[in-house]
Amino acid sequence: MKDVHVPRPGETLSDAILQHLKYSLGKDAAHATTTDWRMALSLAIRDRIVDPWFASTRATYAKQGKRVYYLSMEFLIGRLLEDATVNLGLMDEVAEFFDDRSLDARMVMQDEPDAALGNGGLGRLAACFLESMSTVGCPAYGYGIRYEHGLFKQSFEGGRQMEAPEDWLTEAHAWEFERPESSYRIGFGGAVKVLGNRTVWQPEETVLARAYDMPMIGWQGRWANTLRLWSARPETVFDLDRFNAGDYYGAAEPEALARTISRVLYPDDTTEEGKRLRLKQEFFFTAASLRDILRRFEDEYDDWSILPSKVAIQLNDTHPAIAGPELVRLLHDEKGMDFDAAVEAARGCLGYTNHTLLPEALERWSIELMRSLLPRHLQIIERIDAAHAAAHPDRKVVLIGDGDVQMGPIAFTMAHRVNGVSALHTGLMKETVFAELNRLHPNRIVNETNGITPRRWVLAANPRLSGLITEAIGDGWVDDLEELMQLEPMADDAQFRDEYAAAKRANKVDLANYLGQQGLAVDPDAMFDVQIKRIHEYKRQHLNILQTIALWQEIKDDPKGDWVPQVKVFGGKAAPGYVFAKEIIFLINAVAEVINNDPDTSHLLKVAYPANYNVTLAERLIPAAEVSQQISTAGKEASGTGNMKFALNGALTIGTLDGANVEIRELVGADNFFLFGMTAQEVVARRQIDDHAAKAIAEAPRLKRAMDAIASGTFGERFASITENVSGDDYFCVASDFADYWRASRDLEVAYRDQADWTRMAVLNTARSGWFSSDRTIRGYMSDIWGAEALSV
Ligand code: 4GP
Repeated sequence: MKDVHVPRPGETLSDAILQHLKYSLGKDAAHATTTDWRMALSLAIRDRIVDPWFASTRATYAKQGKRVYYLSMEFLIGRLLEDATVNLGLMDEVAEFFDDRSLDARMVMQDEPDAALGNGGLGRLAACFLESMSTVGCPAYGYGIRYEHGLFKQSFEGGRQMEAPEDWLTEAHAWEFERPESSYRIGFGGAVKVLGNRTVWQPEETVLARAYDMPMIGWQGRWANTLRLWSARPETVFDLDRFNAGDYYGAAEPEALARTISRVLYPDDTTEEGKRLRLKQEFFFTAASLRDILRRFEDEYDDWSILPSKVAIQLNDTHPAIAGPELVRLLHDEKGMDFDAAVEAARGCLGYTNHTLLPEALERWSIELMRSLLPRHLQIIERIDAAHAAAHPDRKVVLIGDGDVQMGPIAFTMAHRVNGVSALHTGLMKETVFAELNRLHPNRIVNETNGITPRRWVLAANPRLSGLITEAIGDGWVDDLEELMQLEPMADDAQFRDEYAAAKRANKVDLANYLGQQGLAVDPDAMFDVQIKRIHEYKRQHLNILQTIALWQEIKDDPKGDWVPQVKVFGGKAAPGYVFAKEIIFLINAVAEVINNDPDTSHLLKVAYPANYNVTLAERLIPAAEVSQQISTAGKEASGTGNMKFALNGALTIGTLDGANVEIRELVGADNFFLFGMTAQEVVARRQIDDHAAKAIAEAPRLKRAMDAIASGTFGERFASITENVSGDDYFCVASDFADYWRASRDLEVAYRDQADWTRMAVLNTARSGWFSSDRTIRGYMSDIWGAEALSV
């Protein structure tokens, strides 16, 4: 994107937008499209970020303090324009500008593609962290991959999930600055040679990593950090010899192969080729980031031993875990540091965050694959493993075992701090996956309960609620979220409650209109009950839909009964290769089709499943939700962050004692939370009982009836894989938790009938959830893991 327009001092935002429209985009206001306006606005806003961004960089250099580097395969940033506008306090000015031209500012902002550079929680957390690091003034860089195609676009055909490529980069991207001068050569494969007393890796294949920077502005523009994403390029764009010989496809091959690395987020890794590409992606961005980090360090210092006092590198899950061996390689092989000192220095810099205890998510790579792609790293890992074995002769954990290189243990051994993302999850990490490593390194594991940025998830996403809060307690809450506590007494103030309820109702009307546009009429006075997250067995969307079927059956038995009208909203994508999850989607849509068209019940119960759940859709759904479904099998959800967004926006949670639900319940109060289900320990014990599912079904006639309806074809297909799973092995204990889930769902309806009291509970959820700000989480990482200091300009 070429900027021709140079902002002048004193220029108003309105002038700036018009100047950009004319000089950067070459458009005349009379003929500008929504996209033209959006681009002009983005560039005008971006101009206002550049000065604070430079000032932050200068302040960081001047201070010579520690910089934080957050390495993540995913940054689920969504749209950036609204975030930036809100953080600069320019929302009103922008609204006025477009009002004057009879345009709707929100519509212009919604024209921005939703950058879906992530799958779910882990990627969204990284995005919240970027914003919070800027807000609290933590000097930091995010490092990731500039995927050409983010997470696939979901649609439904006959109720089944269809996937189409996501294309956020087909139009010019307003936020990025290409940095051709920041390019690094990244190698793969080849051989390791010993030359004199040095070991040298001679890769056989190389690609270039080229940097693209996006400024990330914090609240009130006080500080701005950089998100640097790497794009893969061929070393030689084009093979002229092959072209001249008439081999046109062959001539373009180097380019196509190199670009594959940054082409798509998470290629399907069920095939060997897919695994290879995934490992290449991981090494590609990790190696480029480390090179960049060391280059910056070398510009300022010449003593490698002080590296850990200047550099903190956080590994967001095991995806960048190759950073440990690569940093050792750079320091030892290339910078000449003693091997053991290099390991110590690397460990001093590195921290590792674990996001899931699911065994399949702890990455491992076959030794063969590792040897063929990263032969020197394999040697380094072997050497670190041997040293670890020598230091702990009784250890059983190995870095290389069962034919695989184990990235979880590697990340653990190479980090000075390892953290879980909620209190429960951290405890379970110590007891399960990392039990032995925790015994050998007792103070290494710490907890940093996740958080979310209130700027995006309350201030921008829910302007009605934000306005009400600010009117009541001032705007200090925006960057000191625990100030929400001041709302607590207002839970008993009838007038405040009415206003709070009115804001929620208006959000529900907006959502009802949106669903209406998609062809589903819902009553804004019904109870809005929402479950949005990736589709996964452990998250148990199938428990929710089974309960919905059972409820529908009871309503049908007695359609004149005194029911609480409700809309069950689902949202989420299934990984393309995850067959069972796709079956759950199909079942939900099949049930929706029947229930929504049942004349006996459709005024009382509706099922909505808007397709293509993403950050933007979440911003629409959460403010309108009254019930938040957080129903994972206890012990499986590391934390959850959606649960926090809902509680802050005044939805009451129905949930298990899992992940951060535990902390939410402690903070909002047990009376304001609908608890059900087994604890993590009970789940483990329950699985030991023979036929636990069959026994549970025998005791839960409603579940049996719902399952029978599915099996008899009430919803078209018979969904045998789901009913057989729930009545068979039922690893996720859907059957065993069903009865209590039913009970809690009915308790919730009883509570909903007393609207004044329901609103009181909702207000208390908002008032008491301030601890879940990602500003608090970031401060925790700064003091417990990074040893970094906040700066200001
Ligand atoms: C997610 C966890 O499933 C979720 O509980 C947690 O809140 C989130 O990370 C952030 O810590 N994990 C992933 C993943 O997204 O890909 O493993």
